[in-house]
Amino acid sequence: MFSFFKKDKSTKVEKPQSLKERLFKSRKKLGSGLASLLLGKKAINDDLLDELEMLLITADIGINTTDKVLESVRQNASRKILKDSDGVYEFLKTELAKLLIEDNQLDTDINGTYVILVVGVNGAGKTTTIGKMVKHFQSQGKSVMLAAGDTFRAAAVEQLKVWGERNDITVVAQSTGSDAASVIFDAYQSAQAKNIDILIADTAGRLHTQGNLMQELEKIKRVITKQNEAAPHEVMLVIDGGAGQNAVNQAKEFNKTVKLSGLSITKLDGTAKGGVLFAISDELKLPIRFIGVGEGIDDLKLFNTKEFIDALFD
Ligand SMILES: Nc1nc2c(ncn2[C@@H]2O[C@H](COP(=O)(O)OP(=O)(O)OP(=O)(O)O)[C@@H](O)[C@H]2O)c(=O)[nH]1
Ligand SMILES: [Mg+2]
Repeated sequence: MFSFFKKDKSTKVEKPQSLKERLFKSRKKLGSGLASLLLGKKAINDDLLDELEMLLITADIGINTTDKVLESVRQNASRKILKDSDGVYEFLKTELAKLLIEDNQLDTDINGTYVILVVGVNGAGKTTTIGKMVKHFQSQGKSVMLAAGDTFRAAAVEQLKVWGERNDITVVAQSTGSDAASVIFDAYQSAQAKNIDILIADTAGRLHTQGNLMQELEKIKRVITKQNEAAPHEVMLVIDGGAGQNAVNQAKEFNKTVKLSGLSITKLDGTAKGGVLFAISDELKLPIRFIGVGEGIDDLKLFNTKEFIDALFD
């Protein structure tokens, strides 16, 4: 009788999760881990530093970066700038934040078509990130076109077309097996002719150890640069955040072949290895453009240093 008072569950709108909630595994590992080790005015001695070292390494900060950070803790402790473990917590938060590059936003406002070449290992989240980026750029009022440069995997073109349809934009594609560089070449010409603001080129996943495939990537980049020496304006490496320290090696190898200009880190919603962002930023000195925190179209966040640090530590 009173059934019409019952709430219809199907129409219930779920509150979007905050970045803090999305990053909860990394937050537990790094933020809460450091808090339980450091808060409570303990003496800064070798035992504490050993524990700290272990924690930072297992949180995927990486050995080199951990060494560097611990060295400054030691120096500041011996100069009595850091007096007890409470101070170390705040100090670490600041030191880690300094490793992230502040100026990390893409500036796509150029005269002509801005070209983003997206590269990375298999399954890193390239195509998904491209789909999400389209929505992001469209919401800034930009026109976007996609180039289906993954001509290797059978379903890849279809996957990109689905994202294209979702965002109602053109996807330039040829059949599977055709030359990726020529697909992207055609797409660039078409984007320029149509005064498109941003062209995003997908590429096939490849391991950084596969020499021939890495050469193909180099060729793709060369073909774009031949049309316009300023292009591609962004060579973005997409990295699966769950890859931990492997991600650092991937980034180094891709950087050697196709000089990267930015990074996007995906799948930070499901991993405790978010600390790897500090290691990669420190070792490669590259800006992080976006982070992926879920599979949905809105689950891509512009990377903001302060927000990221707060989500991990506050
Ligand atoms: N949870 C989560 N899943 C993601 C995220 N980004 C991508 N994925 C998932 O990761 C899987 C692989 O994504 P793709 O975009 O196909 O990866 P890719 O790099 O294009 O893969 P290849 O083209 O095969 O090299 C898909 O199931 C995506 O839904 C993210 O930020 N969070
Ligand atoms: Mg793909």
